[in-house]
Amino acid sequence: MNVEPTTFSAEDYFATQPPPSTLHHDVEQVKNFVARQAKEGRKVVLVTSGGTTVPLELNVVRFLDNFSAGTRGATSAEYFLKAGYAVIFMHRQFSLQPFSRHYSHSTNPFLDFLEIDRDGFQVDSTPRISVTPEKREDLLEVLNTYKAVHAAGTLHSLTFVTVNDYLWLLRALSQELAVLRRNAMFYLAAAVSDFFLPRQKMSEHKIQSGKGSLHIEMDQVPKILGSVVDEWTREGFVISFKLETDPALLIPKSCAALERYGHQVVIGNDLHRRKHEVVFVSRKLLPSLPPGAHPEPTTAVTDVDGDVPAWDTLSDTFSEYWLRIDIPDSTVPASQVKEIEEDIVTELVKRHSAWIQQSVPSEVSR
Ligand code: PAZ
Repeated sequence: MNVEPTTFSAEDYFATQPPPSTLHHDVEQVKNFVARQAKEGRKVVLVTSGGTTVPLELNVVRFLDNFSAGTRGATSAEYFLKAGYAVIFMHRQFSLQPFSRHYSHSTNPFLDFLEIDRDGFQVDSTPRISVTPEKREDLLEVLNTYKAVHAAGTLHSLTFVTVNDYLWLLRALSQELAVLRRNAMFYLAAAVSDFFLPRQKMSEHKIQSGKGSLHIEMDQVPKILGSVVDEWTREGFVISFKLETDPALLIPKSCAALERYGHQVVIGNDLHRRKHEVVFVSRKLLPSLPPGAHPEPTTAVTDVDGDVPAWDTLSDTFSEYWLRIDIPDSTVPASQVKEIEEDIVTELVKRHSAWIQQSVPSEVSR
C-alpha cells in the first residue's frame, strides 16, 4: 500500500481517528470527580504518566512503545496529594501508580517481606501472615496515607494504552477541567509518541514476515498542547515535560515549546540525569494577558530543528531554574532516598498560587 504521509491538525485527527470505547464512561467519572473537588474548594491537577503505544495492526500483535515506567508521574501525584491537591492520575495501563509504586514487583516485591506465622494465633486453620518487622514502619506510613487519600476521595485514576487513547482522553479531560479555570493544573509527564499509524493505513491482520524487511511510514502526531492551551482549557496552569538525550538541546527545545504553545512551564530533563536534575524553563515576565493570548514571538526561537540558538540570545526572554538533588548512595534504604519530584511539586505549587493571584478580571477571561 503506497499512501503518502499526512500532516494531521488536531481537528483532522479527531475527525478521522476513532475514540476509545471507554471514553464516555471515563469522562462521566471525571466530571463527577471535578464537580466534587470544586465544591470542596480544592485545586485539581491532571497528571499524565507513562508511555503510549503505537499499534501497527488493527488486530494488534505488534506495537511501538517507549521506556517510561511512570515513576515521575506516580511519584509527583503523591506529592501533589500531600500538598492538598486533588489528583486525576491518567496513566499507561500497568505503569507505576501512586502508593503501590513503593512495592513494585521488580524493585521491592511485596511477597518478599511477608512472613507466614505458623505458630501464631489462628482464627481458623489458616496460618497468619505478617509483615517482616523491619519493613513494617515504612509499609504502615504508605498504607496510612493511601487509606487517607481513599477516604478523602482526592485521587481518581484512569488508564490509556495507545497514543490514540491518550489524545482523546487528554482532550476530553482538558475540556472537563476548564470549569475550574485557574484552579486546574496540567502536569503532562507522559512520554507521548511523536509518530503514529492512522487507522486507515493499518494492516487489518498481523503483518507477515514473508517480504523480509519491514518498512513503515508513520505520520506525525498532531501537536495538541496548543489546543489544550488555546481552546480546551484556556485558563489552566500548564506544565509540559521535554526529554532529550543531547544536553545541548534541552533549553532551546524547551524555549521553542513555550514559544509555540504559550503555556507556563516546560520542565526539561536529560534521559540519564532525570532522577536528580531537571530544569524549569519559563517566560521571564508572565504578563497578565487574556487567556489564549500569546506573548510576542521571540525571533531567537524559530526552528530548533535547525540551528540551535545560544542561551545568551534566549535569556532575555526565558528564565531557567535548575533543581538538583544528590545522587543517593546505594546503601541508603529506598524509603529514605530524597525524590526530586518533591522539589518539583513544591516549586510548582508556589508558581501555581502566584498564577492564580495574577488572575485576570472575569470580563476579559470569557
Ligand atoms: O516515567 P519515567 O519516570 O521513567 O520518565 C519520566 C519522563 C522522562 C518520561 C518525563 O519526565 C518526561 O520527560 N516526559 C515527557 C517526555 C517527552 O519529551 O515526550
